[in-house]
Amino acid sequence: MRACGDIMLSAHAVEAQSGAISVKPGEANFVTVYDVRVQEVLIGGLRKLFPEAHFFAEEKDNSSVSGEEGLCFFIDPIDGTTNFIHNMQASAVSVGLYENGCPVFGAVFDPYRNEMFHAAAGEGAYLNDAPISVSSRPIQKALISFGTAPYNRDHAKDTFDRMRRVFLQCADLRRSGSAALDVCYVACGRTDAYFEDVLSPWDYAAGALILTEAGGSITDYNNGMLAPGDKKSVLCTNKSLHQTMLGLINM
Ligand code: LIP
Repeated sequence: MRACGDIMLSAHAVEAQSGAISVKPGEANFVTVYDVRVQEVLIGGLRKLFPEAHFFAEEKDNSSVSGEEGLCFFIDPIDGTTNFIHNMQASAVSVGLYENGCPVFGAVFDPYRNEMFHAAAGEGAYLNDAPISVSSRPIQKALISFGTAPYNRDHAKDTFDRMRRVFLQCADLRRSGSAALDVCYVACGRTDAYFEDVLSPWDYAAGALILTEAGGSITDYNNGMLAPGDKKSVLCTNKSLHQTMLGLINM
């Protein structure tokens, strides 16, 4: 993953590079040659170590991958691609490993801050070598991040109505542009909750284990478990805020 971070850091003026950016279905849904290269490096390396594993990744056809059988890696090669294109320096490489639909390992690497968030099932969550845990802040002191589901503009009204309700109860809101980092920031206590109306499994698969191993909660907006293969609404919290956040989101 660190080698993938180096690929990201090697990119300069991506928008000025002819042919470096392509558009995918949906609003403002971009992919760069760096996303594709990072994904190639990850899958190539992991396939040598786990030849029997399946791969569910953002920049490939996943129609033949169930994600619920045997070993499956959920890969977002560059989470926060639009940030990456703008050199916002708020993007991460995200790799989650599931076995028969259950999380086994998760890692999210931010090359700009040299921060590796990681967790193995039952063994706690870490930021680099230090253990991490969620906050215990109440809603009035909470810093809450959100996503705007930019590829799904039909969710705009619901998203901004939710933002307003939450904003009137918490300390303030934040929008990073990287779901994987948003989930990890709840895990390490920088923020206290995160919500987004529509995310793909590669956005949250790795962060979900890191968050639960750090003592947090992650569900969909109906308080349901997140099956690893679906596009879902996602609510992450420090656990103590989960019911309050479900109430504000579903009001
Ligand atoms: C993005 C997420 C972001 C979300 C976008 C998209 P990508 O991931 O990190 O939070 O709002 O819809 O899913 O596409 O840059 O890997």
